Amino acid sequence: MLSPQRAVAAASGGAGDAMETGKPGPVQVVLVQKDQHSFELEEKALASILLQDHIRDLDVVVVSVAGAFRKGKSFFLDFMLRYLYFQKEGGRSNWLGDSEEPLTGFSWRGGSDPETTGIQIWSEVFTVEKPGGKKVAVVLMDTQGAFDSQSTVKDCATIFALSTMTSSVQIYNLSQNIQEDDLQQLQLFTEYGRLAMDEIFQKPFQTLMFLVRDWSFPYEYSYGLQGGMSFLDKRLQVKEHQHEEIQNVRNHIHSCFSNVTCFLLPHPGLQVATSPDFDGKLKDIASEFKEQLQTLIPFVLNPANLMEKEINGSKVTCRGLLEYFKAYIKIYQGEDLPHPKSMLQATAEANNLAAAASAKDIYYNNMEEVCGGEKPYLSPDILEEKHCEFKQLALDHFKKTKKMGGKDFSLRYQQELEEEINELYENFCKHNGSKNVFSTFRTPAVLFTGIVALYIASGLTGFVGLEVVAQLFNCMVGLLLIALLTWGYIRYSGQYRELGGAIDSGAAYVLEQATSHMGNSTQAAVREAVVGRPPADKKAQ
Ligand SMILES: Nc1nc2c(ncn2[C@@H]2O[C@H](COP(=O)(O)OP(=O)(O)OP(=O)(O)O)[C@@H](O)[C@H]2O)c(=O)[nH]1
Ligand SMILES: [Mg+2]
Repeated sequence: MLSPQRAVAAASGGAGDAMETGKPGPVQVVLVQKDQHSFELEEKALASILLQDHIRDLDVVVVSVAGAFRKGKSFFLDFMLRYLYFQKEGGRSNWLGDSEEPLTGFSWRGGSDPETTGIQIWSEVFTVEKPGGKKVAVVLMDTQGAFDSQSTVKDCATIFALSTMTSSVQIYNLSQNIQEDDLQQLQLFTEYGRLAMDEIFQKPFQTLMFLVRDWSFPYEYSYGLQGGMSFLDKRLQVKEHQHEEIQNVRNHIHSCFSNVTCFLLPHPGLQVATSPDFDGKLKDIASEFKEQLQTLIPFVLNPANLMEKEINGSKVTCRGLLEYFKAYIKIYQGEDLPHPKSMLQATAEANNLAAAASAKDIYYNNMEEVCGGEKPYLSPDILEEKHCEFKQLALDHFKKTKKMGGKDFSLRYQQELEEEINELYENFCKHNGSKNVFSTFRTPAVLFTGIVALYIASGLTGFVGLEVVAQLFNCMVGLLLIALLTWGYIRYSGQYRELGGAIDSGAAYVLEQATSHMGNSTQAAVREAVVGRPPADKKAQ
């Protein structure tokens, strides 16, 4: 068995080394390409941890720490590791360890730039016996800090959602206080997680612990769990007079997690927070902080509090967790989920959409007044004139409505508005056209004219003795008559619409040919008249 000191010392290399060296260490399971904003599951690495013979069929408990970057998440996890190794060794003395021992495990460091990327889990899965004697597998998970300067809201939401969906104890690491924006972020991220899960009949996630670091008001709410719980009760209280938005956030948190707790942790001392040489030695950490750690960590990792991961009411084994990881990452790699956006972008979009919708209403209502529903047929020229007038009115309304996001941003919505108005205009044109009596009766009129003309032609040809031609004309009269009756039946019954369409297009074709022929001959006559005039003119001279 590996001693805690040796185990954590072995882990000081980068995430992934543990797989190669065979020594316990952090393993990268979700890889993030920060430039491309893409996520990848390191399936092989994850499988080699979760499919180990002795734990693969045990129900799994996943303890994850998530929150903003540079707030001591990995540092805190390393104390959990110390505790777990100490328990594993069956140690009885102080688990916090030697005052001169540097803190190792998940990679942590000082400085302002982010350290942990993607999602890492500890390569060694711990087996813990629950009060009833049942053995469970405990996995520790470290996550990339949210809100660094290279990640979009979607990137942060994806990491947070993935860790929440795959963990049974989510520790939401916060600094100094629980602010309203912390709750809003939590709401956004957990909703993003809930969206990716299949039908959920119960609360989708299990334990959520608000871990408030550097708590500075112990005189109001004392350090630890008790102070934390009363502080949380106050923060998450839902009151009747509260604004709906504030109530929603609180109700959402209660509806997502079956168990919500809070712990107030004191400041660890200036050495920890500001010294570049601090390497995690206990002697440099404030005693208040160490005292509270000794309550917090045994509480979180108390076998009675270690809830097995459950999805839709069934417990998940290590083997099952691997499958869930595979399924969830696929959802976040796909394009089905909406993209969570920054507050400004989402608000700007909503502003622009609302302005475009009301502008469209202005156009539509005005056009309805002129040519909608029961209004009589309007000449196409006048309709176009009205369209231009009301389109301008709508665009002016859109432009003068105050919107967030700037001019270039709203230009996109203006173009979309114009396209939608043009589509509406096309529909108005069609509707108006259908009110034209001639267009309604065009087909029967053409058929009827054809019948009359062919009947006369048949009479005339019969009269001059061309019996065969007359018979031919009679046949054609018969066919046109059948077409006319069929057309009438189709219009009445609404059946065989393709056939009706064919008759309409046939009639339209004949009419087009006839009018163009007539047009040509009229043009020829005009041309003749014009061309013929000069000589006449000359003659006149
Ligand atoms: N003020 C303060 N600093 C802390 C606390 N715990 C750890 N630190 C310091 O915070 C710095 C960052 O610690 P990390 O554990 O790497 O922080 P992280 O949240 O994992 O950071 P990322 O991986 O970049 O998201 C280190 O210098 C720690 O010494 C704490 O409770 N309060
Ligand atoms: Mg970290």
